[in-house]
Amino acid sequence: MKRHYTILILVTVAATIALMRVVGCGTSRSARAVAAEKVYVAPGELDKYYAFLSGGQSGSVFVVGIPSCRLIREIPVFEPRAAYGYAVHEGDPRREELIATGGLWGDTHHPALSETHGVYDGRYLWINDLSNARLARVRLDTFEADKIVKIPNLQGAHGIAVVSPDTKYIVVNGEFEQPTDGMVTNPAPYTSVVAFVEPFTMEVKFEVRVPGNIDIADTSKDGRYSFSTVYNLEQGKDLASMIQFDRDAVAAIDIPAAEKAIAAGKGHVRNGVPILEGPENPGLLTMIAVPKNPHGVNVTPDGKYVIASGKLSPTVTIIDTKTLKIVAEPEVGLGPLHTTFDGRGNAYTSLFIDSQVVKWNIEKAIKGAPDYIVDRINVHYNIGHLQAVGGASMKPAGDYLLALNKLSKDQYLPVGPDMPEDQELIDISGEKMKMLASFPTPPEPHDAEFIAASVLSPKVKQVFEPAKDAIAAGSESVVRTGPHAVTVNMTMIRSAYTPDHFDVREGDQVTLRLTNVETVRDMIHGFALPDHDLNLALPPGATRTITVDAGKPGVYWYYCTNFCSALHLEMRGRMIVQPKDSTIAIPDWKAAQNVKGPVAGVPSTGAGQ
Ligand code: K7E
Ligand code: CUA
Ligand code: CA
Repeated sequence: MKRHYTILILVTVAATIALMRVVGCGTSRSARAVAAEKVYVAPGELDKYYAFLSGGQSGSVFVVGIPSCRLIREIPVFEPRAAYGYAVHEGDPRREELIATGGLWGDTHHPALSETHGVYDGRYLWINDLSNARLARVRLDTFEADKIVKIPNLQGAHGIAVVSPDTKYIVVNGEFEQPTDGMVTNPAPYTSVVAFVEPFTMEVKFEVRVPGNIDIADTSKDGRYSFSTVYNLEQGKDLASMIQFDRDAVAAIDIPAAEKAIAAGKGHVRNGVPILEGPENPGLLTMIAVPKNPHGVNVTPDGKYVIASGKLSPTVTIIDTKTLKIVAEPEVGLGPLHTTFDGRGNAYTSLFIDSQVVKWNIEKAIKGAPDYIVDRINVHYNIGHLQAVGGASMKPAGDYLLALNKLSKDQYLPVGPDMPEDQELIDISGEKMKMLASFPTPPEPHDAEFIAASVLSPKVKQVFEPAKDAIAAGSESVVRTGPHAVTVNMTMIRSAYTPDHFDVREGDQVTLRLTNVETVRDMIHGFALPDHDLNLALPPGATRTITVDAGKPGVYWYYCTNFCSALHLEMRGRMIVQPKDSTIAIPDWKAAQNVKGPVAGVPSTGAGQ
């Protein structure tokens, strides 16, 4: 313990000096200019990378351009978001999935990108919901969640990882231990499971039981093992009992062995998923003892080692991924949480207590060379994850590293008690790390993954081919489909809805089938209907169908919520709700046409291709 205090004092002194050097009066004008130049992306120019940051309790994914640090988009996943018309209305498939699987909020921690041959292919991103044991998939061609599933038999879906090199499964760890048979009366110690999810069907194929709990996940680069940190090997149920042991474990699961056991019918099916028990399947599960309440687990880009960060121990544990034997346990600093890589043999570990990133050389640490620590840099403050570009893949770029800091304290203008989270971009291209920039985000990014713009941009879809149920321009209609049912087949294009009005009766169920017939990118039209709790957003080519109750008699202007042209404000139309006992015939809307489409002499568009 004494040694730790000494380290603490030394580190504090070093940190203070470093702080003066980095942000204090010592920062020269030219150093600032060099840093600014590195993150400056001129107006009209594009970033080199997309960074996907998990949104934590925002339930979403933040998309940030690197190196500019500009927020480009938020992808709502586990929370409805009116801005994008996401999961807001009854009948929306994502909303139905959310309700069926645990509710309209989530806690996202770990984005995981699909891989082909160990590098990111730009197809999908998976993200966990810790709180409700869910896994979601985001399509990277549309930046939209397209599937959300519940993982049975586990609670606290925390660490996730794709099984390298070709995304065979998504591994999902259960952090919160449960009675093994799900019965609260069972006196046996609680356990947990690692779930293996098929990436495309999102079906949970099998689960492997682990004694204790399971925190963070990674997989070996050859698809042989999944690795999970276990910080409650004690199987304690309170804080004091979870920190009794000096060593907990990394749980290594032999994936081919698990597949064999499943094929041989060795799984015990619970809630539709076969669960494998370690003791019944020798060789399936190896528990590697590592100190103490370990957190992050990260496989080196070359696949040789897996590194567990000690959290309550100032060490990281380096394990050979072939032999599963510990090869070194170097000290790195206080509160090591996560590790990432530059592809040049260096590892970067986040130090929560020291508020630092430490750069260390892997081979030197294994050989016991005294100079394995290469550099340290202060971050602001209390860093959780850190991620280098491609750091979790087989081909790190070795240029930028993002520090995802838990507390920003004095780094931004005070905005009430809840300050933004602070992300810091660090240049790791040289021997010494250099702080480049910081940017705030809403709560609360945990982890991040990067993908090169050159890989992802060409795959991004901005205009959709009309679907089967699309309404073509000229084929709009208002059809009474029953005594109390009307279907409105509507198109939208700058700057009008067709029809621009229609009549219904009080008590009618109104089905709106809407197609945005634009073929120009970035021409989103909204459809908001006052007093009907309705707002949709339709990209070019998209069709949405939704049914609403006609509501009280009156005139309701539907209008466009996405600014689209000089006539955006005029892009509106009326739903006229006649009283129930109204004897007026509902007129054919086509007979009652006013001026339609582009108005002569007024430019119909405020934006072009
Ligand atoms: Cu370290 Cu959920 Cu990845 Cu947060 S976890 S920091
Ligand atoms: Cu369409 Cu504004
Ligand atoms: Ca423990």
